[in-house]
Amino acid sequence: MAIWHEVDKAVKQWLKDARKSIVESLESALDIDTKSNANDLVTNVDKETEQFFVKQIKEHYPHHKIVGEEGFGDKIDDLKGIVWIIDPIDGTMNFVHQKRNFYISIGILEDGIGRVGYLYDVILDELYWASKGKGAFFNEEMISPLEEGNINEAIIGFNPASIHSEQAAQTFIPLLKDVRGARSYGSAAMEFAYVATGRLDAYISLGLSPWDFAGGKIIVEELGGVVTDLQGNPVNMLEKSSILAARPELHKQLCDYLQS
Ligand code: 2AM
Ligand code: CA
Ligand code: CA
Ligand code: CA
Repeated sequence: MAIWHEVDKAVKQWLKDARKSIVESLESALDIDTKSNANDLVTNVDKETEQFFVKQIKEHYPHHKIVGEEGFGDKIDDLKGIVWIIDPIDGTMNFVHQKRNFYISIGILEDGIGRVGYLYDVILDELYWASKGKGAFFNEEMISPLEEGNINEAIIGFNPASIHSEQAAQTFIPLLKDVRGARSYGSAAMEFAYVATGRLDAYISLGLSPWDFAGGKIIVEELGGVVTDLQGNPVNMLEKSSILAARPELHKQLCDYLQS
């Protein structure tokens, strides 16, 4: 449909505009706050970037709804119509401490179905994106569909902070020994982008929010990857969820492993 072509052009322009402001903002002091705990950071740039996208979307698409991490969007309780799910800075800790390895993540749904997704590495100016049924791309280059994988040869994205209880240790430590390797990048969007391009074979995370996975899910699924919660159930786009995103077959193996 023509609308997605037009939306795609607009999003790509807004990402470039946002990049310019974010890169400039790195030259002056950031205004840093904490949210749910001392390590859960938010800055003026997270808020300003979300406000920029909300302003643009409201101006160009007044009937679309928006869910944004920093709360400048709409309060919604269903997915009817067109809904933009936005994380203005994914990997805020990386943004603050490393000034790199942070992404803008956008997923756009129509009546609950993911239509287009964008994961933008702001510093590298690299865009991973997909349009449902039309393929997934790294900048202008089409990404090949994901091939099957298996646990013993897999590199998985995993945050060690997830091992917060004896029960979690019993679940995840054997898995971390059985896979070929594990990596923790500190940005869910980056880990989804790495699964999409095969740099990671799977990504496991506990307690993510829709803005952490909306864009990435659309891209990984377009490539034949599978995205569910850790029990293998479909993810609800309005609620927090654990996430298991992986190549086909490897996803099944990981699900069986985590259930056994
Ligand atoms: P954020 O940077 O947008 O907050 C690693 O921390 C990943 O988990 C990031 O994608 C981060 O997104 C996300 N995340 C979700 N909830 C978080 C929390 N309470 N504290 C820190 N990161 C969180
Ligand atoms: Ca956050
Ligand atoms: Ca996030
Ligand atoms: Ca964020």
